[in-house]
Amino acid sequence: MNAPAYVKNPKLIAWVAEMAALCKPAKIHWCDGSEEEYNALCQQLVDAGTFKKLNPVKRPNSFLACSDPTDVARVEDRTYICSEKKENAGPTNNWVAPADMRATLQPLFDGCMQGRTMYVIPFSMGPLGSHIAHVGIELSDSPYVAVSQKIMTRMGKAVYDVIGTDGAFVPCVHTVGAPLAAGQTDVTWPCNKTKYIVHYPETREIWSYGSGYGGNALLGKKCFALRIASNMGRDQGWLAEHMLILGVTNPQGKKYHVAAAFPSACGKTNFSMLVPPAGFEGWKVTTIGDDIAWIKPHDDGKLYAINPEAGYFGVAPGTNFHTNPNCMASLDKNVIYTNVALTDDGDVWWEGMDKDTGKLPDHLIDWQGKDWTPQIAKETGAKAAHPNARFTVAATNNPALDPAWDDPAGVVIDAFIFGGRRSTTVPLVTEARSWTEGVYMAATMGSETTAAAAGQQGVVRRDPFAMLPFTGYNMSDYFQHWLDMGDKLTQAKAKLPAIFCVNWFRKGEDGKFVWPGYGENMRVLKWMIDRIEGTAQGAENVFGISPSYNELNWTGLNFSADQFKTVTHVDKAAWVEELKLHEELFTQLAYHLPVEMTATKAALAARLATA
Ligand code: SAT
Ligand code: MN
Repeated sequence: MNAPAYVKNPKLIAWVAEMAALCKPAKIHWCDGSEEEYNALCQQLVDAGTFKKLNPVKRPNSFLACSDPTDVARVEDRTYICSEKKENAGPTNNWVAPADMRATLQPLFDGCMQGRTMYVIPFSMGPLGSHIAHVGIELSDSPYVAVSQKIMTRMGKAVYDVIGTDGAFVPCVHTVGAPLAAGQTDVTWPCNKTKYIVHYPETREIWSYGSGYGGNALLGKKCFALRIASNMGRDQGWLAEHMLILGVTNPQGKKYHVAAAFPSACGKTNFSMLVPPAGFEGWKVTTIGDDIAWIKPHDDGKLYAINPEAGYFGVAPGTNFHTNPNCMASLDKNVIYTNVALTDDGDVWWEGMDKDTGKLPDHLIDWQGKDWTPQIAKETGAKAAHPNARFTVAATNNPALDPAWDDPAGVVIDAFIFGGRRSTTVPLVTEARSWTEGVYMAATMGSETTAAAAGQQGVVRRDPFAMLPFTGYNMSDYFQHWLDMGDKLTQAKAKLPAIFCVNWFRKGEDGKFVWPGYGENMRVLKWMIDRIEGTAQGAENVFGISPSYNELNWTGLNFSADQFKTVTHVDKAAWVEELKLHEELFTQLAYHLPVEMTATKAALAARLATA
């Protein structure tokens, strides 16, 4: 029970003792992050029936976990930002006063770990000791969380050296909310119908109750690296963003770094591992991060970015050798799969893999443990893998990993990309004419909803900066923070990163996607670099600057000028309607909304009127 000798921080030790007294676990396990510990915990999960060990020839050292069918995604309606003042959580977050929330959680956490082990999980978000990194301690009664955190973060006892005797850490408490009475047999995926994902931004604490899945339970990810870190970033002058980071190197060896925001489950992992297509010989794309970026300005006026994570918790369905060959290569060993299907020879399968093999498997065990055959799927529509099924894999498995991915100094960002998921209206790519216009584009991003969050799918919702569920404070203050960042960089006489808005998802009249996407997105990325270099002129439209057809390299792809028009065309009537939706958003966000937002909208409307 006692802390190991290498834990030297009295505040941390006292906090663990206090939480143990509240949660009443049967045991405390201080994770050291070693391979031996990882292997032992995986074996324990196999013995408990939570993990199935996959065929060691086909997927060495890999496991499949299947969750409770009610615990399959983030629960946004159960996610709270408990700031002292309601206005500071803003209209896009659920809010409860901290004292009230503490009063609600106290009885739920009292005895919540009975009969279970409390794992003390020390982790660093970002390279250990990097000036951009921050550390946390997660207390969890889920061994699945402990092993996942080993993959997803820099987890282990070296974190205690960073904390030292008086260093800061973000305390994160997680329970599945399923205490075990003496002699009670456990289920394979314990969780609770009642769920609370709670953030106290002022005291920088995270309390999570009732779920064992993904962002609800791996508290370093959305809870810390976005919701709490966005608060830290605002106070300390940096950015915590829902962005991938990639490096792109041209045939002459010049390298650029791009950070790109897309809503959850919109192909961020694919874009971050892009393989340049035919026509781009000599170009290279490398991954720094696939989901989250922490970005800090330096005295030189440049923005330096790190990936705070150390692994990928990516959506499996749809991933195949066409959509993401590098990802498929990453998944051949040392992977934890959750909610995918099991093949008869002990391998994994998910929807989309058939695109590689040209056929469906004859028989599977689906993610709920039921028999699956192509016939059953046809008759019932049953999915073999849950649409939000995931893989958890170390970044170091990625063959396209950037050599600087672990550099504590970070990489210099040359451009930001904001991408919604829209079947109409928003063009394939548009460059903002100014930082403010870029902030406007990002603020008004719209997206048709995906499987990453529980709830209705396919509905368009505004998703500013792809941060709607992740900004841990008032959204309008967050816009202001971005504008302030632009001012600060301008004052430092730095060249501001260019800002682009993309939409890979426009559909034709037949309801099908027009743009081929995936590796072909390189064509758009190359145009962005040409813009940065000043070698592409672009054509101005109401909304910003878009490429003309002949500015993209079409070698190796059959894509006509007409098709190009379908994905880039700015429809006046559609934009008049779109601006009404921007207005709706701004009405919702009226409190503290920067005047620059309404002014930019007015300028857009005026341009539209004369277009
Ligand atoms: O938050 S999760 O990591 O579970 C999923 C997502 O939104 O990307
Ligand atoms: Mn995400």
